[in-house]
Amino acid sequence: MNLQKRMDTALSSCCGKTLAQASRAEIYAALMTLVKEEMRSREKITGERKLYYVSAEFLMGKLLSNNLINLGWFDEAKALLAQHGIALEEIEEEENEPSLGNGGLGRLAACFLDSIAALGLCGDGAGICYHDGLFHQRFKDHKQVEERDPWITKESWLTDTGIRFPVTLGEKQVEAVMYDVDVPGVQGGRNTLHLFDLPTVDESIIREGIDFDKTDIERNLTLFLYPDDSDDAGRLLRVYQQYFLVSCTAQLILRELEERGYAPRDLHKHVVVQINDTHPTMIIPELIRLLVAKGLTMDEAVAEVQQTCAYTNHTILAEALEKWPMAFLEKAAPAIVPVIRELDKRIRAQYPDAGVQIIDEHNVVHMAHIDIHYGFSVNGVAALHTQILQKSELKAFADLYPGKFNNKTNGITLRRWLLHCNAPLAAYIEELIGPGFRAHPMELQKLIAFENDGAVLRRLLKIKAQAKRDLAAYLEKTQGVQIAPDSIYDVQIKRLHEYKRQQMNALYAIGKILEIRAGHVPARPITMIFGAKAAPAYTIAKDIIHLILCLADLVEHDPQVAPHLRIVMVENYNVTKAGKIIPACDVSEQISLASKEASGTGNMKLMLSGAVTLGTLDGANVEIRDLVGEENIAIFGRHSDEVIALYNAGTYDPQALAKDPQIAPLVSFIVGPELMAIGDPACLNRLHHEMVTKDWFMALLDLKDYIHTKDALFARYEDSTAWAKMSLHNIAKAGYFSSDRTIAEYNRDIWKL
Ligand code: 26V
Repeated sequence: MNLQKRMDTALSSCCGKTLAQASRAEIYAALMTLVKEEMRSREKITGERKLYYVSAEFLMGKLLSNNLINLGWFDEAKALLAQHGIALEEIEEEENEPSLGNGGLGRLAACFLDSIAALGLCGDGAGICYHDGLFHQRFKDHKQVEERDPWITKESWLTDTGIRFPVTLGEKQVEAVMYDVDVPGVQGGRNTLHLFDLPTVDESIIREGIDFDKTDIERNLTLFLYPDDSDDAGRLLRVYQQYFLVSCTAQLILRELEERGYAPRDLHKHVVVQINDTHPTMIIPELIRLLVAKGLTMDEAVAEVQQTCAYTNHTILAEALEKWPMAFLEKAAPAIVPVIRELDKRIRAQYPDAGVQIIDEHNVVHMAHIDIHYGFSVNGVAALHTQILQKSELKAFADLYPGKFNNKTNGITLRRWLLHCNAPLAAYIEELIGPGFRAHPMELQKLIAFENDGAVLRRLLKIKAQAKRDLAAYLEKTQGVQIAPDSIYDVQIKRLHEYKRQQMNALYAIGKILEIRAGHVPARPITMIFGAKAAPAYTIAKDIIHLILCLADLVEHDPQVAPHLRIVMVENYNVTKAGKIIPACDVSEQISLASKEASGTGNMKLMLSGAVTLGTLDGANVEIRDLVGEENIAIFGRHSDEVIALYNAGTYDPQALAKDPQIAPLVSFIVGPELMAIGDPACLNRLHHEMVTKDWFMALLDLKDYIHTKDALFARYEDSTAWAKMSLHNIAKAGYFSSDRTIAEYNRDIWKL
């Protein structure tokens, strides 16, 4: 391939310019068009059995560099641009990031697509083409403001396939459009992400911010991801979206099955459907309905689908387990209501236990129950999470179907989260242990041989120091904030949720402010970096953002504190920003209340770049500790069984804890005169009240242990050799968390492609 020549041709035909004359935007357009053409010309990965990974979210991030990496064009493209004095990163800036996901669940789906293609497995994704994705987060008056985020431009990775599917939404027939995004495998071949859209959707109905008429389904269906579900109209729209997704996907599956020359009654031999959380659950009744329409009996159709569908659970939080009133389904998806009733009837006939029924006594449909009864596999996403599902949350089901339950610990693609986002570290690793780790991430363990090599440890520190300077420059450029590259970078980046306990981290900051004012300054300045979006209707989460932004302001303007402590909240945290923050992180905050974080995947990305985890024994943190050993991680807090026991006993008493002499001044500071003068008293009062009366996720329970453990970890940073050694151990053990390993396990145990 001669990229130079192809770029010259592309640029001259699109705008009559040479590379030297073209603008950044023109270069981006030409390069993405070439990459897109190259991917289209590649063979589709085929197989006797095909996987459909169905998900309401795919958080793909910008695609240019990752596609270049997977095509093997990355180095050549970089060199070509460099000849003209252009950095590839400048060209990347021209690409919009599609925000088609909330957080971990959506990003996991994107990592999985990359790994499925990398392993040469025949598997496509199916999702929704949201015009404005989630939302763009802006900060105004120390608060989150949601703005629309249109990302689709003339030059985009989407290709209109010309394929249309009729979908019955309530009473109305609409016609769905299928767009494809190619997913190249690093070893060759390609799979596809199919994104369904409705052409009647009309962006002009968006009013202020992300407000729109939630009842006008034909014009709003694919406008936003998870529109505000705090009211019934929003919740109903969500059901419409879900049915739209599964109706299109089921038709695609049966159409391709026929094209491949197989009969509907052989579905399970040639198709496996992975249901990503309960959002696509309706694919089970929809497939049954379509098979019956093709002549199978109900018994045959049920048996066929039961052997085809597998379900992944991503949370044990009760409020996140989907249940829909039957009236919603009758309105949005009437065609599958009789099937759901039939499925429920069969379960009632078989099992008397009210806890495992599909339709409960309030006529509410429990989506996960459909998946568990009528799928052949149920998996959790980390060892502890799967254990909790089996032993407590889904115990009744695990007792019925012990053979269905299995664990698949999450993973991340190293192609994005090391080779692309931390190229200098990847290059140095290659210098030390050769290129084998790219295809076989477990080879990262070879780094352990260098644990006492002073020169290696110093190089690792140097790479980290450069990444920290790069992040400082980026934050200065994008947000106008100044941070000190020689401070400790303490990072908490993830969705804002009370169970993740950003509020506990904020209380640590308050404690530090008070200590510094009392004359106890830390050995080294600390930079606390946060990145998080809060759901638009999640009031307390938004109050926590407000608290962090007020604290950042207070610290910045306090000349006594500012030299020792800085707080930065990165605006509009997304995949692109994650890629900039992760290489620079020293301390990775993974501080969820034990039992609540199903897995976490940011924890894996940060350790891969050499950060040391400060965390509870929750989700995949448990496996991280087992791999790196106690001495290379800082663990604190109550264990999951203690937490579960506390919930069961109902004896947790935040009011008493809030009176503890060490805790009281920190909590009161939230409603003290200084913050009240900076922030909105209504928000701060509400958050304070919630913390001292309810504290549902027990931030106060672990607070003292957290402060103590964190201070001790920061103290260890002063021995730079010992720190670099910890960092090296974390990189060396991160190979297990490659999503290539996760996907190989899905394939071995579930998909059998
Ligand atoms: C969703 C919602 C929606 C309603 C408001 C409360 C709430 C709370 C949590 C959720 C999470 C939904 C599922 C999810 O995103 N799970 C994440 O999946 C990741 C990939 O498996 C995993 O690493 C994270 O630990 C898990 O939270």
